[in-house]
Amino acid sequence: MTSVGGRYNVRITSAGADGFTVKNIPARGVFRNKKITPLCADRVEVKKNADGYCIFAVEERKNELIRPPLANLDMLYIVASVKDPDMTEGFADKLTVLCEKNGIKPVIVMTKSELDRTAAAKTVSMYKETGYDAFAVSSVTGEGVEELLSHIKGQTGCVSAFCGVSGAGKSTLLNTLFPGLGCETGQISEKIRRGKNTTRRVTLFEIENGTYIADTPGFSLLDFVRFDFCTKEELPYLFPEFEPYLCKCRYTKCSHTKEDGCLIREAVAEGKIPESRYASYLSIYEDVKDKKEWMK
Ligand SMILES: Nc1nc2c(ncn2[C@@H]2O[C@H](COP(=O)(O)OP(=O)(O)O)[C@@H](O)[C@H]2O)c(=O)[nH]1
Ligand SMILES: [Mg+2]
Ligand SMILES: [Zn+2]
Repeated sequence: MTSVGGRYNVRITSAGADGFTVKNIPARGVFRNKKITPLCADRVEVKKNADGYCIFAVEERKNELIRPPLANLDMLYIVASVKDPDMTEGFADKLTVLCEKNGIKPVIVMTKSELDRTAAAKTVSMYKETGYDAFAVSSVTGEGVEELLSHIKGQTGCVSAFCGVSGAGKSTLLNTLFPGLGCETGQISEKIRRGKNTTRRVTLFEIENGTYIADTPGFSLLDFVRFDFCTKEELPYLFPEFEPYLCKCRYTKCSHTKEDGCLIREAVAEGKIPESRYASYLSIYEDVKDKKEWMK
């Protein structure tokens, strides 16, 4: 299911109906009172009455994200360009944390790699060391595109999404990977001048039977202070490369920020945990440190 200004496009896949799409249908009126908002990639029940089709029920979600607004994600391709705009590890890491928290597999995709191959390769190997799949690609030269394509095609029956800041090259890359998709792309400067993005909504494409990929609008704000993404207690567990060192620090309640005898800090000093990942940990920790379980 995808959404268009409060109305929805639904792909009918139940027995007998071989995947036709009903366009621009409303949700049941009662959804508004119950504060149910169908999200892109929701699985829904559709009923036909005298007025036509409507969304009658939304199936329980595996997970849901606020930004980008999507449900039931299996995999998130975190797309960042080496240059124009410059990649910020801090933002990518907030997204990996969000993925870990929601049971979504994060994959790092460095775009525009032809602009700085060394930097792209360095970031890719850093993320591979932490255990994530990572790719360096260029839509201009085509390098890395085949490799990424087989990764995406390997996710049979999954819902994946491309996300990252505006101008990172998400839509261009989707068009390169799947010619004919027709994702809207744009110049960054133009977007800023007009004060809005070309792609404001999430678009879901079926790339193979039952395998979906979403293009999402760019966003640059992931506010861990305002939203209850996670608590400080669970944060260390959302960095998988911390796992071997957890529960072994000198203090049982070690926050891994400044304590002596902290194995995480030691691992960073010894180069076993990348410094930029640890910097992201410290930064998110600052954002969530005053949150309490009862505030949820
Ligand atoms: N140099 C270079 N520019 C690219 C590449 N991919 C996309 N771009 C440019 O980056 C800009 C933003 O691309 P777009 O796909 O709209 O980004 P999105 O906002 O992430 O969807 C456009 O001007 C593209 O032409 C690439 O691989 N190399
Ligand atoms: Mg786009
Ligand atoms: Zn510690």
